[in-house]
Amino acid sequence: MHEYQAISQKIKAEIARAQTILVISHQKPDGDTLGSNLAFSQILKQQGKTVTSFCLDQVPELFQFLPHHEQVTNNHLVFSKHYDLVIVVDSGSLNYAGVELLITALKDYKLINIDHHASNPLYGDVNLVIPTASSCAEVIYRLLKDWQIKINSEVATLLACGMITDTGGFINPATSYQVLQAAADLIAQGANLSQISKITLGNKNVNNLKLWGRAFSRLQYVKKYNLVYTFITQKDFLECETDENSAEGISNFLHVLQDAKIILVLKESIDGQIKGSLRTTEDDIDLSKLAGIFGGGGHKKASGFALPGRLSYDKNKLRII
Ligand SMILES: [Mn+2]
Repeated sequence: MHEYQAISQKIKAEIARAQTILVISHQKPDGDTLGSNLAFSQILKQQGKTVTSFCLDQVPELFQFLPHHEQVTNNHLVFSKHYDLVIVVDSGSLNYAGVELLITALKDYKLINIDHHASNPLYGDVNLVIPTASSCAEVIYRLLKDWQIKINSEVATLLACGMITDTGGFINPATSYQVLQAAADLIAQGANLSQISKITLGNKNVNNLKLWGRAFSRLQYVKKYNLVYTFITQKDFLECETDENSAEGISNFLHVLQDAKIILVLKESIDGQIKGSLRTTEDDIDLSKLAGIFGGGGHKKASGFALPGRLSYDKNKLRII
């Protein structure tokens, strides 16, 4: 943390000065943004702060095992109140968080941006963005360690959830010795890692696997770029009687492929876009730059983008139309 010592102290000072605090997760929440939000909110409450936890979308059923998940609200009215401090977690931008417009209703507040996305443009008044961290939960873990705050079993569970989900169970390229060390410490504080993994990662049903089967059967190798890609259409979601969430994790799963340096999974989303997920295990490839060409972003080893269009597959040729 010493590299970020000054920022850590700044955040601590801003919290000390504030009484009312709004903590914001990104829309379409995952285990990291929810775990980070709830863990940090718990710590702030322990310090006597009045805390509101917000996420544009409801907490998915999958994450309703998290302690205090019911405290996350999606009620827009929270933006009609005043906050001394607003903390956005795990969001590369306010647009990504889904609060770009909502937040304009707030006045006279300090904005703290805590994240691990390399593409984060540092939109806060104070920015703690650690691109080498596996997850936002890991960034928050480091903050709490720096502030010498004791982590109870609930906070340990919340932070572990962020680390497990963003590393795909400690196997994807975001996994580092720091996150493993942190996870070991969280186990000691009462987090049940295997249970959290089972709930968050082991949630596959038959329809889900049928969809994954379609994606696997279409794997194509592009020699020129040493890339393997596959795709999923809206028709696939319909026919497998499943939704877009079921495609989550395919790109993380495929990164174990030895045949290519880059993995690309294309998915038609219901809003008329094509979403691309890029993965690599190579240290000398920066996928956030590649995604940037298509208006996306992310991390060096895992990034994504969205383009308007539909996928058309004919005579072994995949086209975007
Ligand atoms: Mn994250």
